[in-house]
Amino acid sequence: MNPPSAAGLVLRIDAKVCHVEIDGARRQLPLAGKLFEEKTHEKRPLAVGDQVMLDGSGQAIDSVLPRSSQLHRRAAAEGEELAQVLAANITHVLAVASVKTPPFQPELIDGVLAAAAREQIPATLVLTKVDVAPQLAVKWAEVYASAGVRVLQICSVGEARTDDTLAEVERLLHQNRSVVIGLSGAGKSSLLNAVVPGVQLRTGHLNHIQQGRHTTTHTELLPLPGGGHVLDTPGVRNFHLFHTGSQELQFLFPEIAKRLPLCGFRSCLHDGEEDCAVKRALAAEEIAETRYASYLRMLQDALAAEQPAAKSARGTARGGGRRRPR
Ligand SMILES: Nc1nc2c(ncn2[C@@H]2O[C@H](COP(=O)(O)OP(=O)(O)OP(=O)(O)O)[C@@H](O)[C@H]2O)c(=O)[nH]1
Ligand SMILES: [Mg+2]
Ligand SMILES: [Zn+2]
Repeated sequence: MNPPSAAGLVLRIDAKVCHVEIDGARRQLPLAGKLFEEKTHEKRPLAVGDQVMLDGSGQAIDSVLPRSSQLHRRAAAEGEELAQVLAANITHVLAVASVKTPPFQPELIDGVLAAAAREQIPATLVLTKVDVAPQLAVKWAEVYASAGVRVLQICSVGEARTDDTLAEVERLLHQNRSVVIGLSGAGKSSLLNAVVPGVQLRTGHLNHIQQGRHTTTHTELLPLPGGGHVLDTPGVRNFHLFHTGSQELQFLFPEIAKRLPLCGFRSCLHDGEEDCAVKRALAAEEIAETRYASYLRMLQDALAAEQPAAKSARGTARGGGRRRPR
């Protein structure tokens, strides 16, 4: 039997085949059956951005190499037990959100930022369509800057294009393997069209998007002329963290983590305990209400999952989550 062949890079996953770059050429290959047999907490056996090995014949994907990072969420339609890996082996997350049409959704963005923080992947919030509502853009930029998040305000199309911040996105893209993630219609593909020379991604009409139709339907990894890679993804409607402990959450919100040492109780979860520095900062408007609300929602979720009844219902499946010791 031949030895396993060289590693390939997963560019896109269709229903039956996977698009893989091997030695600079794009090939479409099926997945070997054994990939589906392994018991795992992941919805699919591989993700865009994975490095894979082919079988001895060189005609099918046989195994997936360990990842350096991944952006994953609780799989929306599959209940609590499965994770959906949206992007593998990435070094940067661009959380893209329009300030208007569709409206900014703090819960979604806070989920993406927390998931990136959990994996220790640097993230940037890209506020799009600032031409439509400049004041809203300023408001959200302030909320996230005060939370310690890097924010760029962007207009990707027409006369009002923001050349300086688009240049900043371009710079980030060239230095990283980035994933672009956000609501459908947020302007992810438009952003890439504006900054990646030669790429012509399909972009949507808002009336289609309002009917629930995504324009981008597959995650696609694009190699960039001048270095770097970027993954354009279909819109996500929600972003719930996968198996994150109640004590871990506070470390995923920099503005909360910073105040922990000032809370009266070491075990403070900032949900009504006495002498809580987070609550004081909230009252003083130093922490944004929307950020705190996102934290509380995640906390309720985590606490519910930690109830003994929920734990035993899950049996052993829970052990598969990637956790980092603190
Ligand atoms: N005014 C304005 N419109 C924008 C801007 N960016 C994108 N749009 C418009 O918003 C609509 C949706 O843009 P897309 O780039 O397709 O959005 P998407 O996030 O890729 O959507 P999905 O592929 O469905 O996830 C298009 O009609 C764009 O022309 C912007 O900065 N300003
Ligand atoms: Mg798109
Ligand atoms: Zn506290």
